[in-house]
Amino acid sequence: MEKKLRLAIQKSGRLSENSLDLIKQCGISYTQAFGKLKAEANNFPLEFLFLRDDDIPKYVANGIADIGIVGENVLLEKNEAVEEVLPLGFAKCRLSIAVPRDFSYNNIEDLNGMKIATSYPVILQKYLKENDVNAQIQEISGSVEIAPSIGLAKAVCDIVSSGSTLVSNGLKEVEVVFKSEAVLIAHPRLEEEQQQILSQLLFRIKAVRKAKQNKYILMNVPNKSIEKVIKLLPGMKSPTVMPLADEGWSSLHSVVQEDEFWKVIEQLQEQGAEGILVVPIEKMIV
Ligand code: PRT
Ligand code: ZN
Repeated sequence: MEKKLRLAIQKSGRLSENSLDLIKQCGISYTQAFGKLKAEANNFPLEFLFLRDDDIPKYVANGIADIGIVGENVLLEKNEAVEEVLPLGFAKCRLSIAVPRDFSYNNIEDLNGMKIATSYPVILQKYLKENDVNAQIQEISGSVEIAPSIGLAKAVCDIVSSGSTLVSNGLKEVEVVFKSEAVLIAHPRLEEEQQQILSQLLFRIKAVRKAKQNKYILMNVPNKSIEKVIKLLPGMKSPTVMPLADEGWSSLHSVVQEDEFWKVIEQLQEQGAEGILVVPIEKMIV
């Protein structure tokens, strides 16, 4: 039987949709039966296991799954023997310490003697030790943000993304402990065949990720400015330049990183560039 790679994905939660979207963008299709724990890809040697995110590092470490997608926060907390293969750029958040809004906080020393509620005791313990803070950790599994208001702890250490949960619970963020995003992890000793499937999958994921970070850009440029515009937009190798029917003008095509584009737009206009179009790229192989 043909070897397959088993990918562990969060069953339902903040990582699920993005994880499955990434797989789809890699051109991999599958049929997911509702409520089922397993699924199989139709056109790639990949199987899916749908799990709670907290269990993913363990399943990948013990080889029930070969690879998995999980938040770095969970990975660090669980401390299992797995390899971190590739950051995936979604589910970005931070693990932060927050205190009641009216607490006058000056610096990390103010945490000494405090009781801090968290679902991340391992990461918090390490952080407190590194910063020479002597605080007590109160481990709780959910609704950490309400701990101060019910008197369970003075401070919290929890995941923050927009910050609105903290604000609506009368808390303010005072220290960032750790920044996290979703990552692809792998069992440390994959068989040769599985390693090959993983390489194929990584090739596709990287092409999708690269495409997202870049845009295809087209514009009309007066011929006298072409050299300067090329310097602003080096592209993959070098930009394509084609003459327009209008004499003295050319159409210039290139690839630009999205954040770079906003930096150079004014300089392009100063060079007389017109009709600038910026379009998404679906896949990018360099
Ligand atoms: O059921 P299962 O155990 O699989 O899921 P879960 O409930 O443990 O995790 P889930 O789905 O909530 O989150 C999965 C992963 O998404 C986390 O481990 C993080 O890596 C990442 N992530 C990104 C977040 C957030 N953003 C986030 N905002 N995880 C949780 N939150 C929560 C946070 O705990 C707090 O309650 O959202 C609230 C804060 O959000 P803001 O926007 O108000 O700051
Ligand atoms: Zn969880």
